[in-house]
Amino acid sequence: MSDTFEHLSSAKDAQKMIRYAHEEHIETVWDRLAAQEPQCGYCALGLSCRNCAMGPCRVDPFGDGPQRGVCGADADVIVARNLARSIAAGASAHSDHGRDILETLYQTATGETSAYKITDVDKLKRLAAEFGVEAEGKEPAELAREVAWEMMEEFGMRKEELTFAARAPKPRRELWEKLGIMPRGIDRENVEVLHRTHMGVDNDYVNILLHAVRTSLSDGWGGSMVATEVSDVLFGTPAPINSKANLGVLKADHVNIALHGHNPMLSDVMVRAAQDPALQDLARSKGAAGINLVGLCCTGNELQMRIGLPMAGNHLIQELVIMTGALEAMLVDYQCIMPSVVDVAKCFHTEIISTFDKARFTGATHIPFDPKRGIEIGQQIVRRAIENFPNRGPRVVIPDEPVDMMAGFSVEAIVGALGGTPKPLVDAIAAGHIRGAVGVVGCNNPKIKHDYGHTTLTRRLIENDILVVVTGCAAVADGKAGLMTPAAAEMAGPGLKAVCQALGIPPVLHMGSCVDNTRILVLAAALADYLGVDISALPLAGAAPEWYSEKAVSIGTYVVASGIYTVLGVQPAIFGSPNVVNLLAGGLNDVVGAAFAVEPDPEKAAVLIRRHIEGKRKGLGLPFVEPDTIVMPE
Ligand code: SF4
Ligand code: MSK
Repeated sequence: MSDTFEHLSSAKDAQKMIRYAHEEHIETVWDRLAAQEPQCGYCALGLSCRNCAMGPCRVDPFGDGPQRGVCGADADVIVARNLARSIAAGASAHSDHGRDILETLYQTATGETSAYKITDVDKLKRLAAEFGVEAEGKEPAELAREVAWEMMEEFGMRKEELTFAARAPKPRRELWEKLGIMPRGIDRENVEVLHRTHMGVDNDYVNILLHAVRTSLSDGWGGSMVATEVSDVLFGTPAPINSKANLGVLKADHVNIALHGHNPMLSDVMVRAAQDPALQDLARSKGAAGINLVGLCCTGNELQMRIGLPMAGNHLIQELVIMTGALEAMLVDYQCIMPSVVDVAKCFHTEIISTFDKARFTGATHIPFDPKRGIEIGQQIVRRAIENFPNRGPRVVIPDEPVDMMAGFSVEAIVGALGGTPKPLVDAIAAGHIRGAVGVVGCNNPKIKHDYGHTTLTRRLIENDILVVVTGCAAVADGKAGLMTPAAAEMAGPGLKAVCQALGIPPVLHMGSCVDNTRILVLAAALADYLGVDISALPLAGAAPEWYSEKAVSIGTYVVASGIYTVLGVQPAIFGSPNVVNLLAGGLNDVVGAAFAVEPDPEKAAVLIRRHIEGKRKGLGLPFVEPDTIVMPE
């Protein structure tokens, strides 16, 4: 391993902490990846199956060994079933998150909890109109109860079409209808994946994948959208806000608490608990200057979007933040929390506190979260962190100074910045000042140099006058790299730079957490409706340069099924079936008007995306650069 560790991460704070881990012999995700290599080739190609006890089975990709599992399933069926199950797992994770938030809205409305309030009444009224609930003359609580009750039906079996699917442009809905993939109840689609992929049910790979696509749509236009919209109602719809990012947001003289995971319910009350004067006094009595909350991953994004909470880092920072020795507690809710954080914390004084009964960690302190006692639990956790401050070791390593970044670009905020209509954005695209827009989203994966995929792709796109919108860990990467301030417009091409400077916005807009990819769908639908075309006609693309999660598989699939070409930086486990690859990377174009590409090199991914965008511009009759003249890097 090189001494600089620059090959593992492009972020300076991470490089320093990885070196520290190496010197102190603390195992990290990169060590464990190395220990796993070579990883199983059958699994990497999607060719292994353990769906029943006649197996496990595998198909030989070279044709020398078995070509079918014991039941007779071939490579196409095994790969398609595995992919469908991944999509269902990801969609279920998002949708279960949405359900938790929705239950909290209901409990808030009925008075079962007083920890939350209806913050965005206007959005609640808009949702009421969508769900056919009369708002006239009703108090917010009564309206919220009725809307929440109706919204719960999104998860059930009575609907032939999710209410939020009506937000998609008409041609897109007609296409879903024609293909038989209009998303119905969220739980129904996910359960049906498990049914179909049981041995002896759906044995046609195209049919399996079509249902997998439908399931992903029940995430994007269903469960995730519920999570985003209801979070806005409860916690406020984000508006542009200044924040800071990287490990430098930790404060050596403060009680530091990291909020990690995806669900904003507990972290929202933590923010209020940390402001409690009695707890502030307690912190000072222990020798601390105050209480400092910092974000990690998407719980961090949720709070950064709404209140500008400083962001300590993304997925691959979660072990490194503990090694600073400055973290009194890491509060985890669910998703993307490595079990290893408990082991790393054993070397330091940090207490890992799990909070959801569905997400327990052996070795962590478990304080079950109950929205009905939200504030009380938040105060209990903050108090524990304060009591832990005197247990700090002698060595605190905070590796960098924080970087400024801006967050808070909800669709409402973007349209607001444009003067209340998408017209200025459409005009800028039509004139060629902005050539198109790309969602750079998703995780970190130790198989890709940390943050390099996100930041390199983003830089190349904005240099070429392509507006970038970001969510999840991609947003954190770009924020740390200094790409998300209005001053970063200097790094953009001349057209995008002029637009950003006129509006006072960064060339890279933070649209939120992983569930908030739905904001990108809504924005794309608004642009398509404005122009009277389908989403697939627009000069848009998606990219997940460093994805790792099953949720990302679901996101990528619903983005493509919504008509947006998507480039993945990590190879999905489908290459054992040339038929599945041909369908996803080509055939889908004829079916949903978009497809996937896989390109690990972000420089080359940028070229693929630029060519795609120019092709779409040509299709719309807009001024374009001949795609063939865009040269692929060596
Ligand atoms: Fe093997 Fe078929 Fe069972 Fe899968 S479902 S483990 S391929 S027998
Ligand atoms: S946290 S799903 S690693 S983006 Fe949403 Fe980051 Fe991916 Fe988790």
